[in-house]
Amino acid sequence: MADIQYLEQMATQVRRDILRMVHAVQSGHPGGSMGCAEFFTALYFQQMEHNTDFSMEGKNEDLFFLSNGHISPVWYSVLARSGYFPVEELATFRHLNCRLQGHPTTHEGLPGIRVASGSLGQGLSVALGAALAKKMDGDDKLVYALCGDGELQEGQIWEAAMFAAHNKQDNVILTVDWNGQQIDGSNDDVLSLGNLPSKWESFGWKVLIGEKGNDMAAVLDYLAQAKAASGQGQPVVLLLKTDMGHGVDFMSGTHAWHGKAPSDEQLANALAQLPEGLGDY
Ligand SMILES: Cc1ncc(C[n+]2csc(CCOP(=O)(O)OP(=O)(O)O)c2C)c(N)n1
Ligand SMILES: [Mg+2]
Repeated sequence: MADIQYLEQMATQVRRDILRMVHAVQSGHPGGSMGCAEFFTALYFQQMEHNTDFSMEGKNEDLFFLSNGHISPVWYSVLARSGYFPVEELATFRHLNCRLQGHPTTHEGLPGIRVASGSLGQGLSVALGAALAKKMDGDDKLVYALCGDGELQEGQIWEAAMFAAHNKQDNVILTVDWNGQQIDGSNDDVLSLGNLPSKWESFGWKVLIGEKGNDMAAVLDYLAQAKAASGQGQPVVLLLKTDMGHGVDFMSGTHAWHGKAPSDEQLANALAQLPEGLGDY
């Protein structure tokens, strides 16, 4: 079991990476990335049984699919810091012809990425396909996926939700980044999600609610609960309440930083709020 203080330090360092990556090229998506720093850190440093010696097939290891591909900065940071590729490569984020494209792709061969994502709504379906393949192969490891809450407005999500329950895909753990925000405003202003737990329940999923998605100890506990709920004939969804832009006072709790880069002054202000514990790239 990883030390919780180390994981918290890691999440802070990941936030520094996100901000520095997006600032350097003046483009990218810091808000959702910052809100999911605890989730990704807990997933890759504690929860998943995964192999940083990357293979596309990922047999006999847990897999992760990022459906809301725009939050690539948090994923790239955690992939690098958990050993998939050199941390220095984060400095190439969004450069032409680099492996760290704005939205993840497989073409460039970045270790850890198994499907292109960013066109919202598709990643859950991909994860379900991989999970079916695991069952057919007699591979008892799990498939994790993350969707945004605004992303749930895509119809394909609900086709996938039906499919997973029908096929009793109990080796799937979906997390929803329930930050209440999306590109242009709050979910409630743009297109309300209604009663989200009831919706997933009525689609036949086992529903867990994580109220404290930016509390490392709580996130570790939610993920452990989700794993314990797998293997019981139902797919599992963790509705994880997070704070978009978490960790920096002027970025927190708003959609304003969904896809906006900080200025030089804003970066300095933000980094002053996030101590460099583990070393910048
Ligand atoms: C199919 C599709 N439609 C629209 C977009 C543009 N888009 C990118 S992110 C986003 C908002 C998604 O909201 P959410 O999933 O809540 O992400 P958050 O803003 O919380 O990071 C939209 C509409 C897209 N990437 N794909
Ligand atoms: Mg959102």
